[in-house]
Amino acid sequence: MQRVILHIDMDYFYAAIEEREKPELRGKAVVVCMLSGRSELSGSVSTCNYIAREFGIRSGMPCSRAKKLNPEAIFLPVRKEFYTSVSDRIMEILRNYADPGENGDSFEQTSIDEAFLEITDRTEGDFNLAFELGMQIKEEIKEKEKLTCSIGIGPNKLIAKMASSAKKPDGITIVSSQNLEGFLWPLKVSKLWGIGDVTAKKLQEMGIVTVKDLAEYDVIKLISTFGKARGTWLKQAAAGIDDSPLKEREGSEQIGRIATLPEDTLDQELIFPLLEMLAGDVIEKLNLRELSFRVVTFTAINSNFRMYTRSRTLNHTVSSKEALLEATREILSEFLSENRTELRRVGVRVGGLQKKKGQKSLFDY
Ligand code: DCP
Ligand code: CA
Ligand code: CA
Repeated sequence: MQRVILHIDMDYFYAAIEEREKPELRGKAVVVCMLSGRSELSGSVSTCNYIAREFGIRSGMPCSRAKKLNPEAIFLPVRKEFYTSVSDRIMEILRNYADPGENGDSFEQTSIDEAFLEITDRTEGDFNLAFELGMQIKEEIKEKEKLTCSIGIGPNKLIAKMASSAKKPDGITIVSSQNLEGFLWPLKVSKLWGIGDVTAKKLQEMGIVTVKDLAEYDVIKLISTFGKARGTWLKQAAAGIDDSPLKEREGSEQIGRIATLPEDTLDQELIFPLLEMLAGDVIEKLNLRELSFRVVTFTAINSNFRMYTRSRTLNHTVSSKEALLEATREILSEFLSENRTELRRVGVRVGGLQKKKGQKSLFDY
């Protein structure tokens, strides 16, 4: 199946949160500053909204310089903890859209406002479905957090990451294998994710300006300049090739399975046996790694390809198949009592994972 990766990056994140919290900022240039505390405006710009960017204000520049560029701009101090709590909620929303993680990690948060989602299983390799999913993510974040984001969808992390910055703010860009070269090749090499200023400068000296130039350049020459690993990587990246896996943050891993029902249905007696089988697989994986779980999540995709998730946090950490089935059955019946559209795919996953404790000895009782 064609791999499908989604990358999401929030738009002018810190400044957008400030705008949301203070409606009186709407329509004004907003600059969020990391103040050093030495004197007023002695720090550097964390970020600013798009109005401020029209004045040439950028992340990293001294706040005093920003003030000169636009004296009317509103300057606010960074509230990192607050932004982190917003970020945590967004990441929870996003995780629900990633694959259940059958073939390894499927969710990777890479910064406070960015994440990769593996959605190969969810979309069955279909880029049109991936687009729908991307739109649904935008909708949910806008509804729940009143914030916009930009999304890129591609056959790997490299392309997804580059696609998400192609249209900003509030954009969505799909790059499949078919239109990969059309997207990638006209770009300047400095735009290739992973190429910094130093490499870009060296490449330019070699007469390599666009990604296409790089893709067509002799790999042996690249290796002699940049070394084997880096040279080979450059050549592959220019061709849009990237096999790197997603990496879950430590402690937030989840394990799950999703599968397609034999027919679209709302009948619990048809749906539950499939979930039972999937739960069995999940338990097997947990046993193998001696893990127990605390959170159970049921996911469903209906015949209109809309996705739903319902989670339940248990009172204790458990590891038995019975406990998983009981929770799954409860969530399923609750979900079916309020949902009217037939289901096409269902899945179950567990989180809150912990190493199983050793068997208690008789003396502990
Ligand atoms: N940030 C920072 N200092 C920097 C760059 C960024 O403190 N030099 C913080 C503030 C940003 C957040 O990280 O809001 C995310 O960084 P991004 O590079 O994604 O920039 P924005 O989200 O602000 O804007 P964009 O809409 O371009 O993504
Ligand atoms: Ca951003
Ligand atoms: Ca970012």
